[in-house]
Amino acid sequence: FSAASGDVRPLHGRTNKDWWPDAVQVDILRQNGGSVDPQGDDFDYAEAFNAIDYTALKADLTALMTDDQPWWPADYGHYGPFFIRMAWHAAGTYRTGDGRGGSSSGQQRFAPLNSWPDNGNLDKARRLLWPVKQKYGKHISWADLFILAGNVAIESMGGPVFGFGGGRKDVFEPETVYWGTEELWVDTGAETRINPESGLELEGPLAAIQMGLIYVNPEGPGGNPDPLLSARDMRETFARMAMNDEETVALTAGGHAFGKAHGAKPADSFGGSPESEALALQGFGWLTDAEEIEKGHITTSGIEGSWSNTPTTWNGNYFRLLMDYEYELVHSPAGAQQWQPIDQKEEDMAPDARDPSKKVPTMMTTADMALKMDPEYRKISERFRNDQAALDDAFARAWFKLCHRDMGPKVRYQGPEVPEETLIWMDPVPEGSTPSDSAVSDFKAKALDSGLSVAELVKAAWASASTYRNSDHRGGANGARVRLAPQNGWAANDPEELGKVLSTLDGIRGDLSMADAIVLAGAAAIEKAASDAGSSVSINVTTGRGDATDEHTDAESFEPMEPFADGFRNYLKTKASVKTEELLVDKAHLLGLSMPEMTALVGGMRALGAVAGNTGHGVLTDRAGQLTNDFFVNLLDMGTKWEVVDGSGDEEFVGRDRASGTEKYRATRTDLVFGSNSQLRAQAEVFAESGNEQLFLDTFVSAWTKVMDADRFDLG
Ligand code: HEB
Repeated sequence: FSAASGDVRPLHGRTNKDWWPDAVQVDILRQNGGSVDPQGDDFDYAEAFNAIDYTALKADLTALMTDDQPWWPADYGHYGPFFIRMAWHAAGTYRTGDGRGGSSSGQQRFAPLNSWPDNGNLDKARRLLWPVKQKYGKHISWADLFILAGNVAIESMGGPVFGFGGGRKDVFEPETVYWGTEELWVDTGAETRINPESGLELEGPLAAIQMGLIYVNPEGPGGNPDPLLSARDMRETFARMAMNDEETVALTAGGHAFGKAHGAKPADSFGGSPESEALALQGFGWLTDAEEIEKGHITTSGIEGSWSNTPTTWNGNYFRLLMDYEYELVHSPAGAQQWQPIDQKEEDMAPDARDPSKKVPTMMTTADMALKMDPEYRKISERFRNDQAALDDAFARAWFKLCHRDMGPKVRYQGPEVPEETLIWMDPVPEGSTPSDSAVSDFKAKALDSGLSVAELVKAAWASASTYRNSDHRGGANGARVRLAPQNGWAANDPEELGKVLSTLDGIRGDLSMADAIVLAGAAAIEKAASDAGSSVSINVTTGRGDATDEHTDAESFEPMEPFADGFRNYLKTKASVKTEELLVDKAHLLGLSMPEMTALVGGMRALGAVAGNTGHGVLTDRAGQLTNDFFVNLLDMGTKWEVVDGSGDEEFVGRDRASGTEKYRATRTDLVFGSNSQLRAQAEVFAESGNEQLFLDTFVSAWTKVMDADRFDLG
């Protein structure tokens, strides 16, 4: 795929099968059905978590910090910094583009993340945690444990924390996430992804600068030790993690107050990554002989040394050393480029990680130097250097955001350390109320009587609810943010038509929230569409949604959620470098839909005429606005012959009567894929079969309701 801006979402990235073709393919067992979660799909993690002895767990974690293990001794006798890096790397894969990545499912246990060069040696950190995980079992997921261990680490070294929300449920297989197409990794020569000279921009939804990195290359772009260019890359990648300049500086400086980098020996003196290593190593990677490990002769990043002279204590030494000393470029024993203070005073040197009686120079990576050299970062760094309380607060808040950004609304947070304060990035929604049954039925009748069409009402409800993403649990119908910028202006939402629908509904809703009114009107329209077709469905709407205002909304943070394609509405903003139908599957995945649910929704919405731009594309029926299975029946009818429309870039098709040649329908790739792809065709056939009309209606209605209620975490 060529480089392109944020609107392209290639899904054919490298997969684990490409990286490790010889790995045992256990996933064929999925075909036998059942859950891959040994606790079963019905396991209620929130309930299990809330039954934990939280104080005892934190005490055990605190004790673990200084419980030195001979197979992986702690630097400075304290594992805290190591656990902070583990937690940060668990959370730091989050990207705003598709909400995927992040700490919420314990992905660091699986390939490729367990073997990314940037996650080097974090296999040891997870193994150090195993006794605690084993002891507390189902009451704490790995995903929560990674983050909580990071928090306890910060606290145990005197650092500030803002709180902890539990509730991250583990998954038991690697999630399919697009990490890029490169064949090489950062350590074997992957290209850097930003290069203004050759017009190379970071492709959406990616957020890391090279394959195998969480964010930027510590040695500078592509290994070029230029702090200003490093700042450019940091700004871009951290923005895609939803972090602004202040948060970026606070996080990086706060994190590097602790611990050290490891570059004692050339990288080729170590073994391969966990996923590629021999069976007997039991999932350990990057090993050398035990004696060397004992001496701390380890290489992870290749950079060597600590940032601060007090690497296990929270204080202002990082900024003091960064700002007070001049730095020169040197090479680590492993050959990495790093910066060393010129004429460092003995008392500003760090203890040796294994022998506190020895003093060694501190260092800065090129990325750290960016905090001093970039003019915007520098202003913030100077402020933090002179105001420790400001740094404490900024670090605590940014760390909390980093670790919780992908958890969705605050009602999903569990445990005794959930902060009181509600933050804007949680997309708060004021509590709603439940209207009476008669108010609901009055309103539904008025909506049908308002002059708005079935398609208009269905489209408005879909526009409202379909922003939901199962990845970071943002979006959805609750809050009715479809009324607010930027959503009310998104091309996919047909802004003018949407504006008309919303103001009409607003005029007749009485005491209902707009959020409920939009969903109820959609339900009324679907019920009418079924009855117009001579069948009958009843949609169960769970009311109680609230309305958010602009004050509750960080509008900018919603921009990356704009649909560039929405196959359910047959919408495509710009042709992407992947096939348009793949974007439908991607969207269905983010909505949490199954294959039959996706299929029924597409067919039903086409029959209803709910198509963006009212192009009529895919409306394969002569009774649009009625809820029928006509889309499937007519798509599979051999009486129609499909041809691509010249000049449409393979995006538009015309269906003609095979005998007469008369044009019958227009359609897109997203429509025709249900006839051409053998698996989707098999789904479409079922919904077209005589006797399955009710099955189609039932599947459509339950899938519709699933989307409308996708964000109702408040229902418990
Ligand atoms: Fe960091 C470490 C880089 C951010 C926290 N880091 C580190 C290292 C490097 C880095 C290279 C080393 C590794 C080894 O071992 O060798 N970072 C980096 C960069 C960035 C960062 C480039 C962006 C700019 N960090 C960060 C953050 C945080 C952190 C944000 C949090 C908050 N780190 C950290 C820690 C450590 C590190 C804690 C230490 C670890 C140990 O000690 O082990």
